[in-house]
Amino acid sequence: MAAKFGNLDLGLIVRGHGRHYIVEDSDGRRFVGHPRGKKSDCVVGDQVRWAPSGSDEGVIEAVEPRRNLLYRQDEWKTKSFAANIDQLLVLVAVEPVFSESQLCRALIAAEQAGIATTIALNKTDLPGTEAARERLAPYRAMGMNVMELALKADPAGSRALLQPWLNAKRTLVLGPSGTGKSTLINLLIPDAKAQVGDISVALNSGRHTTTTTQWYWMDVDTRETALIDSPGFQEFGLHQIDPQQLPLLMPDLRAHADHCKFYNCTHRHEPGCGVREALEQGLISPSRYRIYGEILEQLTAPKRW
Ligand SMILES: Nc1nc2c(ncn2[C@@H]2O[C@H](COP(=O)(O)OP(=O)(O)OP(=O)(O)O)[C@@H](O)[C@H]2O)c(=O)[nH]1
Ligand SMILES: [Mg+2]
Ligand SMILES: [Zn+2]
Repeated sequence: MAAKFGNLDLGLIVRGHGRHYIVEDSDGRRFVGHPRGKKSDCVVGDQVRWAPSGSDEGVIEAVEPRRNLLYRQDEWKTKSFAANIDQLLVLVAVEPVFSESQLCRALIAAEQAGIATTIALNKTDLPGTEAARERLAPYRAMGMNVMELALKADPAGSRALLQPWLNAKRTLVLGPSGTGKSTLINLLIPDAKAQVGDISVALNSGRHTTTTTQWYWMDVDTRETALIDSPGFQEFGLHQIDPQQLPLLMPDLRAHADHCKFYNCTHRHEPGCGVREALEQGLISPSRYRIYGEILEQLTAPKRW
């Protein structure tokens, strides 16, 4: 489909606004883009073919094939976060205390989408830090990169940790509400407010919580390093996942799943299960195993009508 529009300009979706989008052209200028037809299925990070339809507006004719797409899927609806990203930063905080289930779900979705992920724990200036650190120990143990930040209390230290890791990459910042995602963006991108533009500032007036996903350049001239701010999530459905794949998307379970007696072991009650053996030996964290069971139950439950 895209080939038909190959002569049109390539643009980048930097923000969604209900039924229209903000599109950035190859010179860095931003336009209001209207998708052709009723169905608007663009996502921030999409490359689109578009044609100008006015001085600062255009028509989006086609979406280029995506390298990846991070999304969640509840029983009835799908919510896309972003497309074509290089890496994901899941930002949790000492306060509000994070839901480990939500953290696991974000990691599983990223694993399925093939997106490299780092966890960052923010607000490590607060007293609950040690407890939060302990809750993240299983993630370090399974080989994940876990950063510790204090974006507000120690901005210089946090910036020094983040900058090399973010360099020349397109990073989506995801996490529950109030963890400091926007604080991170504002720390690294001093002109972030200007990049949002007047439309969005007016829409968000008087509120601090982020309501739409937004693409920011750390380097507006070279446009190599990008950060994507996103609204805090509460629910994180994984209905896109095949239940049999689920344990393979959890690295700590996966490491023991091929020791099971039955090739189609669900790791719940079968004899000779390598995963439950590892659990008993303390090689898999009880909370991760519990969350696995909860997600599996959801994925195998009959649809509610
Ligand atoms: N104590 C402490 N507070 C912080 C730190 N970083 C951010 N905060 C505070 O946390 C609150 C939430 O920060 P935001 O950056 O708005 O959080 P967010 O993740 O963008 O939230 P949503 O947009 O609702 O998803 C603000 O009041 C920040 O000042 C930190 O390092 N320490
Ligand atoms: Mg925010
Ligand atoms: Zn098993």
